[in-house]
Amino acid sequence: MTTGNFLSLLLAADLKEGDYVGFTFFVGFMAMTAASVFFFFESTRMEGKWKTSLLVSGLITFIAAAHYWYMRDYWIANQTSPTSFRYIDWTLTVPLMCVEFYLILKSFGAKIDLLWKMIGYSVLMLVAGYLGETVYRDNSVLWGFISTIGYVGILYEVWLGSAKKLSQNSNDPILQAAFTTLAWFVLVGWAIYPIGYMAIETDGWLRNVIPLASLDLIYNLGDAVNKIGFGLVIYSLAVNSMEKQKKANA
Ligand SMILES: *C/C=C(C)/C=C/C=C(C)/C=C/C1=C(C)CCCC1(C)C
Repeated sequence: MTTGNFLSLLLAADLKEGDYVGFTFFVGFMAMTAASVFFFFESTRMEGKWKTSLLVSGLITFIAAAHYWYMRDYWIANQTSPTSFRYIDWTLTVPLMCVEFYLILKSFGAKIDLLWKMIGYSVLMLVAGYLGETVYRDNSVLWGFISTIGYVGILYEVWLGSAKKLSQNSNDPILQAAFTTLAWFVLVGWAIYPIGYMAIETDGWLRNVIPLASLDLIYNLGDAVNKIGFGLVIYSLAVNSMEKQKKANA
């Protein structure tokens, strides 16, 4: 790469006017970077276990920022979906979101099995989704269905299963409120992704409704909401819990 090339990359000068999708990759990169700086700095003033939770929030947005950097580049060069980058990003960040659930429930009795179960569901969801978007695009509905089994597994854990029960039994209204918000993220925020996936041109159910070109717009929007928003819920949970602890000690 020449210096000029590098500079234009840095300044996003090669982003063409009217390239809205490319623009959302750029904004996504900036937003994820800003969020990472925030979470990393804030983690230094947290106490005890909350340091780790904030660090994980920062890692999620930081990993996404790094991928957005490359995805933006890829999009500008090819004007096609950076599917592999996308799925590498998700395969790293979705399990970290499961780690967040585990960390906030740990002091209320969460066992490591819960974490592995949720990570297992995530891997099933993402591997099947990747195959449906790439190798077996003609059968995207079938692979989307298999992927949905993993998604439903995660939904079950946070809405009805052991994660939900641990939250219910915690007797901690601050944790319960945050847990419920996070569960809504998984139900509504995450549902954005299968909707985008249905735009796949071969056999996607919504292919005549959602143009394929919106797939990346939808995924980029979903990522911003789910990664930054999710991290902010963890952040306010940490701040509120620490304040409560201080009051109790006073
Ligand atoms: C930060 C990234 C996140 C939270 C990504 C979440 C991705 C999903 C919930 C993807 C789900 C999919 C299905 C349920 C079926 C179709 C294929 C996927 C992978 C798009």
